[in-house]
Amino acid sequence: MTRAVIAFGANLGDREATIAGAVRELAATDELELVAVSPVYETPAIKDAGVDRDAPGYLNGVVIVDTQLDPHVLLDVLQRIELEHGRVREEHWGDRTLDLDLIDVAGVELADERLVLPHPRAWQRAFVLQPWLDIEPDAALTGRGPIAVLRSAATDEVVRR
Ligand code: A4P
Ligand code: MG
Repeated sequence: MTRAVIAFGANLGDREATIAGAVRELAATDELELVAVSPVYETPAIKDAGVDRDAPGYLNGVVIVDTQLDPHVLLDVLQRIELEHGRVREEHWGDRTLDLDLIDVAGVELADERLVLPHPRAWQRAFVLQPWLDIEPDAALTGRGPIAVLRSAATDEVVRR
């Protein structure tokens, strides 16, 4: 089995219901075994230009699963669940009902046109690192180091729900 870290984010619609539904669908996927679900955090939207307080706020969190799926197939599963929750891809870093990102898959490093692992921006985002830290305090990101250290350095605001 391979351990995978999945981050979820939602800033449109009924965010709690969407996230609860997505976690249920992950748990119901035959090829996935749910290991842990983090607390949920309220976070201001980060855009290319920085924090955007005019955009709807996000709920963010992290799920850990065990799986034998290839990372690309796991990404297929995540994108199917996003679509089922009405995700529309428009603006870069635009508002969304549901975003499911693959953060880390057993420390594998890869980069192709569909998938970059570890997630290239996770190391600097408290909205990923804090919930991950809550459920896996000893974790590290390949090439970046312990997430506890990365979390201390991250400055974006996260407020536990
Ligand atoms: N892709 C490549 N690597 C990955 C990966 N490790 N996990 C590709 C998931 N997808 C990956 O993603 C665009 C493409 O990235 C996909 O087609 C996939 O093949 P997307 O989900 O369509 O679009 P996106 O999420 O807007 O793009 P991106 O670049 O993944 O955005 P980020 O970096 O995830 O940022 N602010 C707060 N507070 N909370 C948030 O959750 N999220 C974002 C999105 C911006 N601001 C935020 C939050
Ligand atoms: Mg995404």
